[in-house]
Amino acid sequence: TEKKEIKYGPITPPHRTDDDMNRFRAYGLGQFIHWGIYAIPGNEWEGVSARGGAAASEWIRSWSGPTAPKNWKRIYDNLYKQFNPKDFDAKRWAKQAKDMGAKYMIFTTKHHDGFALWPSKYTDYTIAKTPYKKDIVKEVVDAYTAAGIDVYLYFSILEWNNPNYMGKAPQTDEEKKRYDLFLQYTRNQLLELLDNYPQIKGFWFDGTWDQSWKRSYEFTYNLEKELREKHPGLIIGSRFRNDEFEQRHFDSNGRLLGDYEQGWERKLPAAYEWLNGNDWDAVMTIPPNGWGYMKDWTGLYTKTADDLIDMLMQSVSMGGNFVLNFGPDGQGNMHPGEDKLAKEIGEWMRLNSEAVYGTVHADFPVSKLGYYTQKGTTLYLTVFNRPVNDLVRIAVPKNGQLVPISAELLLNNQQLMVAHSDMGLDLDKNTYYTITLPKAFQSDRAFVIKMQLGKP
Ligand code: JFZ
Repeated sequence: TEKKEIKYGPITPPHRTDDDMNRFRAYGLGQFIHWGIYAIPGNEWEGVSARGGAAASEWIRSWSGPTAPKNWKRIYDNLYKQFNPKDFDAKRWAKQAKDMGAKYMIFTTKHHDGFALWPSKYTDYTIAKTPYKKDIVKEVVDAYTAAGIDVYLYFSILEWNNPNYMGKAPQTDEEKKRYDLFLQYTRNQLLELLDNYPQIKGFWFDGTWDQSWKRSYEFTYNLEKELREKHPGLIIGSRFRNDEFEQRHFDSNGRLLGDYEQGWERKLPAAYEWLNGNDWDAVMTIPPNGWGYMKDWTGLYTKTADDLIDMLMQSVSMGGNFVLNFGPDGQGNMHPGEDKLAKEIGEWMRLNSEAVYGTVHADFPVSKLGYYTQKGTTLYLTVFNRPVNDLVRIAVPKNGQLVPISAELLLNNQQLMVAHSDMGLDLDKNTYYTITLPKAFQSDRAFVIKMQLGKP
């Protein structure tokens, strides 16, 4: 295969083995929080829903069409004057995330509307100019860090209301000058975030798809270097920059740009092989789409705890982290539906998190019953589809690999019978072990079978 000469390829090695990256790999479950000015409308304005007129609730500023209010952008750009979340308590959020079992969280410091939730020195459009005044990013970083949850900062490069921002590559000298000011502004804000909140573990970049940013590969390459030098161990996903051929996420030779693959947004890989051994996380909304607060969930399919636990285990079984999004309202309260799901997931995690934290992809044939995860010689099967005859068959390739020699239910340590039980199909490349579930054992949710592996 021909390799292209690439000057602006990856800066970090493909599979970092330092403590910070190992910590990232072990998280399993994370929380995303989208919070900003868009929390005030909550996807509607004066009783009119923005559904269909805006891409998602946090995109409501770009609401257009017949239902959009007159002068909507001007209204939106003045909403910060009423941002005063009287119920906001970062410690309460952090406790909820901890009880849910989240090991890391990602917080929107600045979304596409350009509003900074920290008192940035480089713009007037910040939390300092609201009636609330206090530094929200600081409160979040401090509360989550104190709760033992690692913090990552979401940062949108793209800014809708910044006169120096432009989507297309700058053409005239005047445009080039303005865009250069924008790049310096972006650099200043990122260095400011690292100065203000040195406890953070990484950045989650967004809004990097425009031609203007893609053409700035030399600038973004140097900026990534600078951020990493300033903050050793920093973790950056693949959505920050591109190579000089405008290849994003992966460079022109297919190498990951950044420390983990960041393309799994409201979708999951179907097979482990798709991932080429790269680290990754998946970010997921509860409603079909909509990351910011949505007052009205009626008529939408909102994912259930079972849906989300299934996605969590699918992700972890393929070596990724699963990050569930929350969109608090304009007063700082989670949606009641989010409260309920956080509690349900937390209850499940209290019984089963051993199959999540610090586990890796298990090299066993995919099972129709659920998902495998592994830690050393302990194998976990999270069962979502219980067999009607209560016989759980574990396929093991006939290549001398370790086999299950004992099994128990993770939630109560009840021992289960394991028997070697081939069907005698000569062409089968697998051998089978059958685990018998007690009829008396019933479960409303997925449950985990914990197995010890050994020589047959
Ligand atoms: C972006 C934002 O536009 C959105 O508001 C939200 O913050 C989300 C987490 O990120 O939306 C995206 C970004 C990337 C993809 C899809 C939607 N993608 O890579 O397919």
